[in-house]
Amino acid sequence: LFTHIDHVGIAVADLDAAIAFYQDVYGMELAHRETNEEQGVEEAMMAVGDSTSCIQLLAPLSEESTIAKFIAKNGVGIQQMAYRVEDVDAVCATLKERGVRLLYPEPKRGTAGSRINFVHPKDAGGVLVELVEPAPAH
Ligand code: CMX
Repeated sequence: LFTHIDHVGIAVADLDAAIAFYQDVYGMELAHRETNEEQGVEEAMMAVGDSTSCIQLLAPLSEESTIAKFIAKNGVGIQQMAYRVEDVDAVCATLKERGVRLLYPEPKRGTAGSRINFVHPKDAGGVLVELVEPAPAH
């Protein structure tokens, strides 16, 4: 079903400070940065070498943000595990057949124009799993 680990998402309070930490301490490069209003986040993708996998730093845009809620309950730290897929609609259909809840009836817009959905953590051993179909390369 899954082709790669796309990213591991980490909830942070201060995005600029977190980017600086990953650059200065781990030598990672900032691959991409954007604001996703619908998801309530400002995010930065930090490249893990040449692996094509990233660490996604997620800062809340408001107190109502999923990430603000997560930090209030758990503190900062790992919030999600994201797998890359070729066809998110097909993978969602298969996972539904296998008995897990998807959060959205249809995929939403994720990082850099990707199409995303999530498996509910309560159906997946306490892990929020994101499915990422990257935007087609131009
Ligand atoms: N990982 C594991 N468990 C989680 C979790 C997470 N990230 N977030 C919530 N939970 C658990 C809670 O601990 C809680 O468990 P208990 O009932 O045992 O206490 C349960 O799920 C319900 O949690 P909640 O705090 O009431 O949170 P909500 O139900 O309001 O929201 C969820 C949970 C998964 C539906 C919500 O976080 C969500 O919609 N996530 C998907 C979107 C998202 O994460 N967007 C930000 C990132 C954007 C991006 O990646 O681009």
